[in-house]
Order: sequence, then C-alpha cells, then structure tokens
Amino acid sequence: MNKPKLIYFDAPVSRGEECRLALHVAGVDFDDVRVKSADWPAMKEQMPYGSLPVLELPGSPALAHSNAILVLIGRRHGLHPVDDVEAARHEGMMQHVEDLRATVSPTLRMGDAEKKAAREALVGGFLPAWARAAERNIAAGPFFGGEKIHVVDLKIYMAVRWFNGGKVDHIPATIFADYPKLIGVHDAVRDHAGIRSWYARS
Ligand SMILES: N[C@@H](CCC(=O)N[C@@H](CS)C(=O)NCC(=O)O)C(=O)O
Repeated sequence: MNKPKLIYFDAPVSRGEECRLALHVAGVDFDDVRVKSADWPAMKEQMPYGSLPVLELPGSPALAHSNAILVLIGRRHGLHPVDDVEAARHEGMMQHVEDLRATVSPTLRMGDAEKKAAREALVGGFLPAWARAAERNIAAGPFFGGEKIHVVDLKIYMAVRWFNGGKVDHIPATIFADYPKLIGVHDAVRDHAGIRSWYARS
C-alpha cells in the first residue's frame, strides 16, 4: 500500500463522505474504497471498532472514528486549528454533529408509525435545540471558525445536507432555515472550490 486508503460504504453520505471530502480538500491522493452492503458482515470484525469509516495510512495501524480521522487529516494539512483551545472548540462542534446522528439515526430502523412519531418529536424539540446550540457556536462566518475552511465545516455541511434535501420523511427540508449561520456554513462549503471539484469529477 503506498497511498492512504479510505474505506466506507458505497454512498456519498455521512461520516465516510466527510472524510473523503477532507482528503480531497487537503489534496491527498487516496484510494476511495467503497464497500458493498453484502460484503460488510464479513469485514466488520476486521475493522478496529467494527464500523466505518476507516483510514489506512502506509505504515500505520488502521484508524477509525470519523472525528479522529478528520482531526488527523486536518492537523496534517492545515484544516484544523493549531491553537489548542480553538481546536477543542472545533472538536466540540464535531461531537455536536455526532450527537445529532446518534439521536436521529435510530429512527432509520423504525417502522412507519413509530418513525413518524419519533421524528415529529425531534422536529418539535431536539432538532431546533440542536440548531440553536450550533448557531451560537459559529463565529462570524462564513465558516465555523471565520474566513477559512476546516474539517469541522465538512462535518456541519454533511449534517445540514442530510435534511436540506427533504428526503428524510417527517422532517421538513426547512428544519434549519431559521439558522443563518448554520445554513451559511453549509452554503460556503457547498460553494468551496475543493468541494465543487469533488462533485464535478466523473
Ligand atoms: N463513531 C463512529 C461511528 C461509525 C458508524 O456508526 N458508522 C456506520 C456508518 S456511518 C457503520 O459503520 N455502520 C455499520 C455497522 O455499524 O455495522 C464514527 O464516528 O466513525
């Protein structure tokens, strides 16, 4: 292996996609390994924590957990703050996105009636509270820390994009519309040259 290898499911979503975006924005030439669902059960126990994404770097043990992967990429390529307090502030926001996923993801496995009730409850409480907290932690913009893109912004982008598409049943596509800084980070990442070039590739 002479290139970094990013292993994730074959979909442009969530924790794996944000790691792909980080590697691409960092200018790292990497193997984008896409696992088919049918192949996953046989692989699961071979992964450090039984989940994806996993980053393999030449000569290093396999690395897991999206935030650890993102922080490593960010530190190596100028996409994570050097100042340790500002870095911790970014990592706090990254954990905030993981809290969102941990709360919403169980609804993906629910039957229709239970899912509707659970998601309507999230719309009425958890999701606005989550967005309010995100909003008050974002600096002046356009990115989380100001003028420059960091790995935290990729994570925020993936979280907002999840709902913006309007494809999550019972959660309106406008759920974050009243949070201009949050939407501003999403839009600034979407329009970043590195992100555009990732999605423009054939
Ligand atoms: N804390 C982990 C969570 C990883 C995780 O739950 N990944 C999901 C996909 S986004 C997964 O591997 N699901 C399949 C499984 O757990 O078997 C991270 O941040 O990477």
